[in-house]
Amino acid sequence: MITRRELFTGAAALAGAAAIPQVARAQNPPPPGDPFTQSRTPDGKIVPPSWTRPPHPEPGEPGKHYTPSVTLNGFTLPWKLVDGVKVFHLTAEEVPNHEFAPGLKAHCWGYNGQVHGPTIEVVEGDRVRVYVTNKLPEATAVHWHGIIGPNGMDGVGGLTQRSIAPNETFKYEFTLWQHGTFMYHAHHDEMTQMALGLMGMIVIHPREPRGPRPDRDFVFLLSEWKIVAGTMRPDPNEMTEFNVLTLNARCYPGTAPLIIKTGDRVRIRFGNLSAMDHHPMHFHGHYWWVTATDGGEIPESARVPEVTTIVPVGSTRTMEFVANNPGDWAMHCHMSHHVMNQMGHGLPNLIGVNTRGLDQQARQSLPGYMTMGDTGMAEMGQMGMRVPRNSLPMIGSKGPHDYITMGGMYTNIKVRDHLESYDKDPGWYEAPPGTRADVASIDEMQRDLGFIPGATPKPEGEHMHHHG
Ligand SMILES: [Cu+2]
Repeated sequence: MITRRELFTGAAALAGAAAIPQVARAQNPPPPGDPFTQSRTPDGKIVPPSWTRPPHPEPGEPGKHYTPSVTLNGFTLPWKLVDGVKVFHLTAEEVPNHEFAPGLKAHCWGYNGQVHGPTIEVVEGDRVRVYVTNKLPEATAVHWHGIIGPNGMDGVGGLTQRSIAPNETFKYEFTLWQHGTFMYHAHHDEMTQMALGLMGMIVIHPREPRGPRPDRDFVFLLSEWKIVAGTMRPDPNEMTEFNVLTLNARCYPGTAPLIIKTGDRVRIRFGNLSAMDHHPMHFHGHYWWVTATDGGEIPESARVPEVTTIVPVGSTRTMEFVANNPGDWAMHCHMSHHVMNQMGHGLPNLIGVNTRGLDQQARQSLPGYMTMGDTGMAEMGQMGMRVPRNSLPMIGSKGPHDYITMGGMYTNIKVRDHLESYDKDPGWYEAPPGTRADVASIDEMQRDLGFIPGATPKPEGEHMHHHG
């Protein structure tokens, strides 16, 4: 319940608010990363938003203030320093023939010839000026998602600015007193422009990191597309049936692996700007700590260890771990339809159906005919099922042992004791003797099971006992 007295106090505080920030800024600037910047100072004054602080006198330098992040299958946007301000230039444009994986290309929209746009990487306290040139056939605007800036720089077409007409260049400028993982994306005709790829990541390194710097700092933007097999233009009107699921706008086997040295401290930043789906991102062989969301760092006491972390639409999540387990480890969205490519959706279910009679009949008119999918679907990628021009078979690629039956939002983490370079794929992992699953020998099965499954019938009443 609100009393008249409280109402009155609130109104008085509100009336005085316009003048207060100036005073508060001079006397009590919020510390970087302060979680209570929207709150009040102990004497009741409104703390102004962080962007009102003057920029740090020393613009952040790669190598000195941070270890640069890596955007696999993409790049980091170059900048130049003009009077202490980092100047960036983004051009929104058609990107013809963007390749999702060998075999599938589409005409998308992106920034600077790239789908998605390049990663903007800065340091807390930097002042940035971003020019945005519109080379699209319609107006656009760029929103800085998660950025605490002045309202007029927020980039919401119609609301905070006039949208940028074709061939116009707009200028955005603000000071960043926050750190973490953020995104940028089109905020005009959102459904169309985002479905065609107009988005990118923003990394802001802390001015004073609380923990050790990571050795490897990976940035991934998750998204989803509908590209009808055999066509070249993603369909922005799709609402449910997405068939191309991507990490940095690539799907497996088109995704580059994360190459890591044993002992490296690894940070992985995920942003999700899919139209409709959250992605439970999962990895093997380690667990990570979720250290930050798009709101900033999670206090150490509240961090959770996980092997699967949901990255909701419109959010970022940052994870850290120390890679101490050499090998080839899968990293992927755990929604099984999100590790499929185009042809894996909308097929009739034939699993368990006896198709022998059908095959024999069909072969009379179609020599060599064979129904696929009746024993599962792994064979569909493997056997080179014929697919329409410009489309991917439903799943997979050749692995070191046999076929890897995953596509879409999938890649490999390669942890190695010895690496020539982070830029050189070390090939497939060789497991030391005795550390790889293999066919069981007859002696082993006799010894441990007491019978040979599939060869001798299971003895009456025999089952595995649990011994305490
Ligand atoms: Cu997913």
